[in-house]
Amino acid sequence: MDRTKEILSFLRNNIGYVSGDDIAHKIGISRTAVWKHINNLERMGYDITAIQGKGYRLTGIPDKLYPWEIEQSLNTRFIGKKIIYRDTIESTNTLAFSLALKGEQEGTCVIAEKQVGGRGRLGRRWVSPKGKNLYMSIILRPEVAPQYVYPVTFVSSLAAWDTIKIVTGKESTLKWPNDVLMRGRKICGTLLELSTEADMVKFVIIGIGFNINMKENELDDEIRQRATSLSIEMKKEYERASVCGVLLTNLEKYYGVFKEKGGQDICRMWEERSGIKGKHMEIIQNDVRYEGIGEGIDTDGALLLNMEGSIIRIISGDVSL
Ligand code: BTX
Repeated sequence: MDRTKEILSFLRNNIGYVSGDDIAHKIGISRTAVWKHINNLERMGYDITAIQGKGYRLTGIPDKLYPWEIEQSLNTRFIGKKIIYRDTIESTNTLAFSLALKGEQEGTCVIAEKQVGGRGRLGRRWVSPKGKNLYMSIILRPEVAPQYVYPVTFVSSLAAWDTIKIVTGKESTLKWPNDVLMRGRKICGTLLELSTEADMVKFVIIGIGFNINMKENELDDEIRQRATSLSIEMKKEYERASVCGVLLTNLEKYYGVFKEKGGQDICRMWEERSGIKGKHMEIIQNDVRYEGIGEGIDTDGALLLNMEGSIIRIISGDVSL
């Protein structure tokens, strides 16, 4: 694979045609080997035009979440430096969790084109059609006690908010606890799963589902009224690998704030960005309905709700604004 990647980057860096001889010489392999690697790239979906006497030219890149495509727009120190790519998977969170249990390092990401058992919170389903969106899970190892880890969810939502702003120029909405919305519809969700030991977090898996090129007619009945994608909002297609690189870069930025300054700063940033203070809200928690005015976010990420003068803390639930 390394040689194939070398040839790919050689072709990528040349606007015109490159002869097989030049490639063979540059990489230090035979002409036949060059031809085999070119075939390999074509099988992976790359368009390569070959003209006798002139050589090869890269004319098209597939819409795949190949790690080396994500790398093109990745600007991080450790998040996404190792990406485990799958075509189809049960759930990226499940694989990331089992790898983390075996000691996989912080920053490793699991990314898939399709999930057959994509999970939301509280046993809900995450609709994950093939080749349309982003389904990924990142292994983090913050050195905090479990009660301080929840704001990592906000790290993810803030990163998604910035990514949407960068790629579309539009501002999305943050909804407690983990949603990012456009026009009131969910575009991104985060599922946090953790493993603890002796009152410390061993690792956290941040699972992110980010809708990119899913079309309105591809939304199944369950989410037709509730979901959206970049493509539905902006009426154009996006390069998923590039959106992914930007998202991972933003994730490392906010995770840096979490590690250096603590969850409190992340909670303040999330609180400001969401404009939650003073908003009228209705919250359903374990079938109990709470109605009040958003007072803010507590240092551990809990929602503070003002119900006729008394402040109550909500640690999980579904919110309607
Ligand atoms: P949540 O429980 O807040 O949201 C789940 C709810 O969102 C579902 O009940 C449904 O109504 C709606 N929904 C389902 N699929 C979609 C979708 N594609 N777009 C918008 N709304 C949808 C949110 O849970 C956390 C989701 C995390 C998903 C990622 S994907 C990578 C990783 N692997 C995995 O199994 N889960 C995470």
